[in-house]
Amino acid sequence: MLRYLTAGESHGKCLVGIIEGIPSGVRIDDKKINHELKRRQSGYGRGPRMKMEFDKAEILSGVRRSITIGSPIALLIKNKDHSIDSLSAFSNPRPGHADLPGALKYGFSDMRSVLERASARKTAIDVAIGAICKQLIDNFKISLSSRTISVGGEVIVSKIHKKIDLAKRNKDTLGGIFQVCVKNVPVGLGSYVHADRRLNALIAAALMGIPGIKSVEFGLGIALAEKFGSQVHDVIAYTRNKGIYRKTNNAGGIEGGMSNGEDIIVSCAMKPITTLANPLDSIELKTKKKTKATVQRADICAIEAAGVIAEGVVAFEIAKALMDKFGSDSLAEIKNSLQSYLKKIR
Ligand code: EPS
Repeated sequence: MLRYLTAGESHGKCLVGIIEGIPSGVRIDDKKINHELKRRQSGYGRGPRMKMEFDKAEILSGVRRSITIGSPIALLIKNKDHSIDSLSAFSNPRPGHADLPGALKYGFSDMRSVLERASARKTAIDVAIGAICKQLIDNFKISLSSRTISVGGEVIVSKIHKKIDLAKRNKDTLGGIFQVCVKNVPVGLGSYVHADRRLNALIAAALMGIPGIKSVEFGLGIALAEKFGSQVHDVIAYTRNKGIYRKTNNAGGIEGGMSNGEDIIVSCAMKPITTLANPLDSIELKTKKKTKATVQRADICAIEAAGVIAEGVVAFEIAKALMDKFGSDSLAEIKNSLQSYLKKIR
């Protein structure tokens, strides 16, 4: 069973994560983890914090001489800005942020206590965990990539940059749409037997767990609802060379809650960043008097980072589903079991 937990506040000492269930025998290169962390920090429209932090993960356990030993892997990323105790209190919540429901739920008058964990800063450790999973599934030639589809309705890179510049000038923010693609997933990961074993349900939940994500679509997604069945279902074909395959991939690689052997293609919409330098109306929680929402240091647009984070959380779900089907103690065991399965279904 693969599982992970993380801890850490945006301006606390560090972010930590423990992933349990990575099999023995997997080579882990910390440079690959740090490469993913660097990708997460980049992208047009990021805020000043990304110029201050140089995220690097330290592996504290579970890896000996660069090879996993089956025990839990603990990771640590230090925050350069760890000013949590000196940062000012606020009680004028940002519309769209966790500030208000979080303060009401946990009984805080100071919403900084919400911000600190609700911040997308914690996605750094998610990416580090995902980078471990990527290195596991790389042994099976399963790879992930992401790309920005649009920002504020613009699809051309130069126009996207101009729109982000405009948002910055106007003290505003933007969201967008990105897509994740997973290649070479064997057929049959996930299951149709229960909702909580459906691979699309697990991937969608993981993606909706990323701050700011408001919708998830597989393949043609919402557009499927506008077409006839004959126009969208992916025709099944066979050649000796390819084996069983689909002539199209409108399903996005998942049918009946299981991978069908085609690329898994999933798109997400991210809402605009909720800290506006020209803030929206809000209230002062104690007095209920009208005021402006708090202004905190933030990004203008973090869509490219969101794609990298999404790769990480999807990599975790794929690794988990792979081990649910093919075993989980050692890499050799999983390889053997996958090979005999592929031989059988061919
Ligand atoms: C982020 C770190 C944060 C924000 C941003 C993402 O750092 P700080 O709050 O110190 O500027 O830049 O967080 C948000 C967009 C948010 O809403 O919390 C990061 O590491 O990705």
